[in-house]
Amino acid sequence: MKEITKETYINWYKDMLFWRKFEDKLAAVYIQQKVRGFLHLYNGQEAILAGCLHVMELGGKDKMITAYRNHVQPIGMGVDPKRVMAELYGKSTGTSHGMGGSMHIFSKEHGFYGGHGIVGGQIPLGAGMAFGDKYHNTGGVTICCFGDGAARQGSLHETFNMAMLWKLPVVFIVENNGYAMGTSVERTANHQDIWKLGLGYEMPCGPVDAMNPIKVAEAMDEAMERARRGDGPTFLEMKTYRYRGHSMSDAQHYRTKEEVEEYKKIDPITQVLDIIKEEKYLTDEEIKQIDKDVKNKVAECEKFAEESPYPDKQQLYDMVYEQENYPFVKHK
Ligand SMILES: Cc1ncc(C[n+]2csc(CCOP(=O)(O)OP(=O)(O)O)c2C)c(N)n1
Repeated sequence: MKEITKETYINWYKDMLFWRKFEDKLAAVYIQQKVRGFLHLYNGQEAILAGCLHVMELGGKDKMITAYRNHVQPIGMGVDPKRVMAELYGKSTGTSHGMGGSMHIFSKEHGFYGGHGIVGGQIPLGAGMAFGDKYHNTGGVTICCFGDGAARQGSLHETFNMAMLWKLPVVFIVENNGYAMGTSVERTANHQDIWKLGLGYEMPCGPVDAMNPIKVAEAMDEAMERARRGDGPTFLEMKTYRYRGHSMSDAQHYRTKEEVEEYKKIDPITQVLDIIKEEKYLTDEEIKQIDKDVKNKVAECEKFAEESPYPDKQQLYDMVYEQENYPFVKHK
């Protein structure tokens, strides 16, 4: 595996802090009704993305697909965060010209394939992307992420079967954050080790401490290498936690505040910062400067989104039909 160095820790700290603050800002502007519709935040789960990025070949070769908790993954993969923020604002400068919104961030150029609102819909799609890479012999690997709720969809089984049969270059990640909306993992099945679903297909599988990016990177490295050498898929259960509600309107009666606080004690950003301090990789001043830079970068994204124009009304008629001059009935 690519060595985890001083620079890795510093970059992990910078990136994860930025993702956290970026999403905190989204929560704030959502309350001001500047961002509308649904908003599902990733706070607490950042170590999964940080660990994955450590072993991915970016620039379009390796790919990622996920559900609607999808704002920071494209940023990690190189998409301009200003454009992601603008997409959430519904502005024309957004990644999908403001037509996708929160659940549909997408950038083929960066290898990020969404952003899917249908729970579990991305599982077969991810296998299809991997099939494409195998067919065209690109050497790329697809990382296909989904939640513990999505893991109970039937499509997972058909996908696992075919992915193993065809030895597709894909890593399936279930981000087990404990809950599917308000339903805990205990209430969805008679077992809690979701990774064991891989055993029925003889797919290499296992659990990962996903509050720790080092553990994620190690597990992912093995899985990516397996896929690259043509030995097929892996199924990893990333044990994580989401600090915020399922989406913005969630009274969270299904869990206690104490439970959330317990997980914050093993927060991924704090874990990385502790290593940085212990190893004296940065001085207190340098850490403060990073925090300041992150704050400024988030403010720049907000400013860009605020000042960008809404799409022109004409855009309503664009990208609907391939036929140009489709005879729309325009209402006054
Ligand atoms: C096919 C389908 N069924 C139901 C829903 C409604 N729904 C949206 S999110 C969600 C929970 C999914 O939870 P999980 O897969 O654990 O992901 P998490 O939100 O925890 O990241 C449900 C049931 C949906 N969007 N699509």
